[in-house]
This record gives sequence, C-alpha cells and structure tokens, in this order.
Amino acid sequence: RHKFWETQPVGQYKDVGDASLSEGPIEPPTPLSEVKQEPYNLPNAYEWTTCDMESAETCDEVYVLLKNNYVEDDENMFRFNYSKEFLSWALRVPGYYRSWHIGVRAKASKKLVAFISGVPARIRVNTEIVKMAEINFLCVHKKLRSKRLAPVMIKEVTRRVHLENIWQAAYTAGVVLPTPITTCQYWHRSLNPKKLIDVGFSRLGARMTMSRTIKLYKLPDSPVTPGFRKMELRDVPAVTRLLRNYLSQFVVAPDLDENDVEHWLLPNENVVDSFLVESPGSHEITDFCSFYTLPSSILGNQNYSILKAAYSYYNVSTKTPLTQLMNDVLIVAKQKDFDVFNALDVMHNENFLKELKFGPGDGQLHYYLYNYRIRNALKPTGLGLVLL
Ligand code: NHW
Ligand code: EN5
Repeated sequence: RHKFWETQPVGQYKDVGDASLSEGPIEPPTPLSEVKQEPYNLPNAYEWTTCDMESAETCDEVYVLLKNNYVEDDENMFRFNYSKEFLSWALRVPGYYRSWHIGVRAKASKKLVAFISGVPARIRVNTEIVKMAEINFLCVHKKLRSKRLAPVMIKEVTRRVHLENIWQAAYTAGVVLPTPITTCQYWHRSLNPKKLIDVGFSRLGARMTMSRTIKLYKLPDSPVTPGFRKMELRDVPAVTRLLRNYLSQFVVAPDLDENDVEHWLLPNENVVDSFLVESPGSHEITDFCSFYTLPSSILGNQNYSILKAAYSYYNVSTKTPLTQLMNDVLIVAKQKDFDVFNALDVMHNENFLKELKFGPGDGQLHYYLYNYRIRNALKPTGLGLVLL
C-alpha cells in the first residue's frame, strides 16, 4: 500500500491500538558519524540546491513554484498562494538552519522544480519536550509528479535534520498517510458571502436569497470588547506567559519562549495579525487572539483571481468569553477586507464555531509525528499546535 512510508519510523497501521508499544521515539538516534554524509541521489537531470531565503531572487523562485504547483482543494478550484513575505517569515524562524530549505533544480535550465523545508521547534508531547523539525511546503512541479521524487526529498530533509542531531518531526497534510495522530476538520466563516458564492467557494443555502445571506453574515463595524487592541512589542512577555499557561493543557503543543512569541505572534503586515485585551482598569493582559494571512488563487474565474483568507492561529481567553473575542477578530478581519475566516476544530475552537456561523468545509487536515509514538488516541481538542 505505502511502499515508502512502510520503511519509515512512523506509526504503522498494523500497530494501531497495540497497548504493548510505549510512548516516545520509535527508533533511537544513531551516532552522528553514522549519518550519511552525502546527499541522496536524484534522477540524473536534477540537482540539489540549498535555497537561501534571505535572497530576494531565491525567495521569488520558491514563491513562483508554490504559486503554480502547491496545494489545491479536491475540485481544483483554489490553490494556496503563500506570499513571499509569508514564506520568509515561515522559514527564517529563530535558530533556523539554511540547510533545511531544500530545492531541486533541472540541471539544464537551472529552473527550480521541487522544494521541501524544515524549521526547528520544541514540541511538548504530554510531559516530554522534544526538539523537532516542522516540515512544510513539500512541492513537486506538476510535470514531475508520480516519479517517486517526494520520497527522495523526504529522505534528504530527514538526513539534514539528523545532521543537526534532531530525530523527530511534525507535519500536517490533507492526504492520509501512516498514521495520523489526529484528524481535524476545516471550518469556514463567510465575511464576503457574495464573492464566495460567485467564485464557487460556497453555495446559496436552501431557501436563502443573496440578500438574506448577506444579512446573515453582517458584522458590527468595530470590535466591542473594551481594551481590545493590536499586540505590540512591549506585550511579548505578558503574551508569552498567557500563551504558555494556556498551551500547557494540551497533549501536543509548541513550547514557546519570548523569542518565539516575538517571531510568530508579533503583528507582521499581511502575514500575521494579533490582538489582545488589556483590562482598562488594571492594564492586565487577559485575552489574546491571532490569525495568519493565506490567500488562494481562484482557478479559472472571469471576475476574481484571489480569495483573501484569514486562518485562526493561537487564541487564549481568560476573562473575555472566547466567542466574544473571536467575534471581535472576525470584525477586524472583515475590516481588513478578508473574504473568509478559516479555523480548525483544535484547542477550544469548537466552543465558538457554530455560534459564530462557521460551517464545516470539505477539507480535512491530518497531523503527523515522525519517529515519535503517542500511546493514546488524540482528539483535535487535545491539539495545541497550528502549522502554517
Ligand atoms: S502537505 C502539502 C504537500 N504538498 C502538496 O500537496 C502540493 C501538491 N502536491 C505535490 O507537490 C504539507 C506532490 O503531489 C507531492 C508528492 C510533492 C506532495 N506528505 O513523488 P511521488 C507538507 O509539506 C507520498 C508526505 O511519486 P508526487 C508536509 C505518497 O504517500 N508524503 O508523489 C510534508 C507516496 O508514498 P507511499 C506524501 O505526487 C511532509 C509517495 O509520496 C505526501 O509526485 C513530508 C509518492 O511520491 C505528503 N503530503 O509528490 C513528510 N504526498 O509510501 C515529512 C504524497 O504511499 C516527514 N506522499 O508510496 C518528516 C521528515 C523529517 C524527519 C526528521 C527527523
Ligand atoms: C499544510 N500546512 O481542501 C497544508 N480546503 O475545507 C496542507 N474548502 O477551502 C493541507 N472543493 O469547504 C491542505 N467551502 C489541506 C486543505 C486543502 C485545501 C482544501 C478546503 C477546506 C476548502 C472550501 C471550498 C471548496 C471548494 C470545492 C469549502 C465551503 C464553505 C461554506 C461557507 C458557508 C458555511 C458552510 C461552508
């Protein structure tokens, strides 16, 4: 069934539910001197390249490859269009390794035809904090599909992660592989229902007119919670405390320090937006919410070429009810001209999805760990991790 994945240290289907297997690494690390020193072999017409994401030209090449060849929905109507600024933010993280940003070029033309990336992260699984690579942006040009290039790229990134003495990874995918730690559902909240219907992202409900639909999704002009404001640099220590405390309740969550919070959550124009509630009396920071910007290309529509989507990121409520907090963030997303606000059913998101008129999408997201077994079945609500 899975000629490649069967050979890898990941949870295998035959082991699902086997109570004799313990939680933790599936195989032990090998001495660094035993890690293969040379890159894996590519088909003869292709060569490895390390992509310098500090170079505007290289960043542009990665951007164009993904823009034309990355993830589409099941009916090929939309394709993710991560911006260059987003890719630079997602890949140049605190302590990143240049060697983990891996491209494949055609030897003759030097054209970039495939990419895979890793970034370092500390992920807590139950009580263990594990150094991992977060693997993302695996992409093979449409014309080179089904030639078993992906397994070579995965082995190569694994080798380069091993060379940094890191032996575990986390990744998500829309496809089922051996074997998900949990499966999440995408939910969507219409902000611009007319455009969403026009481009085929959503449909007019039964017994609904366009004007009733527009009215249904109307939002106030500005946030309602007193003390709701954009996060600033001076908030990093308080936000880090709030977030660390909140994430401690989940089975799988990132272990974030102030450096990480500054990188991942400080507002970065057209990439990540973060807001908090500062208690008007005490100036205490009691609540936090954030989203990232990921537009999709609309494939073959006469009137529109881009769908502007916001994706729920990390949210923490201690005083403002979560539903009210998320309603405020929907309001700012609408003000910023997003067409749709997307969220997964992770963390406590289920508590606001239905009330705030999100509807389930046709896509799922499976979460995976490489070389780490989790003993008990995990629900999406046990996940405190959002990958981009
Ligand atoms: S998920 C998004 C992945 N990208 C896309 O879907 C873009 C559009 N598709 C493509 O570019 C986020 C190609 O279809 C790709 C596959 C490149 C996906 N993950 O080359 P072949 C991520 O980036 C397996 C893992 O012939 P292809 C996360 C497939 O099951 N494996 O296929 C990435 C089969 O193996 P099997 C995937 O269509 C995580 C083999 O690839 C996969 O030309 C990576 C077929 O290869 C996927 N999304 O290219 C793993 N899609 O055993 C990281 C297919 O079933 C692991 N496959 O025969 C950790 C590494 C680090 C460890 C450190 C210790
Ligand atoms: C890892 N970092 O399928 C990324 N998106 O539902 C890789 N559907 O947008 C993983 N098909 O349901 C990628 N509209 C996995 C996701 C790939 C992209 C994907 C889905 C998620 C999606 C939309 C459009 C469907 C178009 C036809 C969808 C319905 C919205 C509706 C709004 C009103 C209330 C009910 C729902």
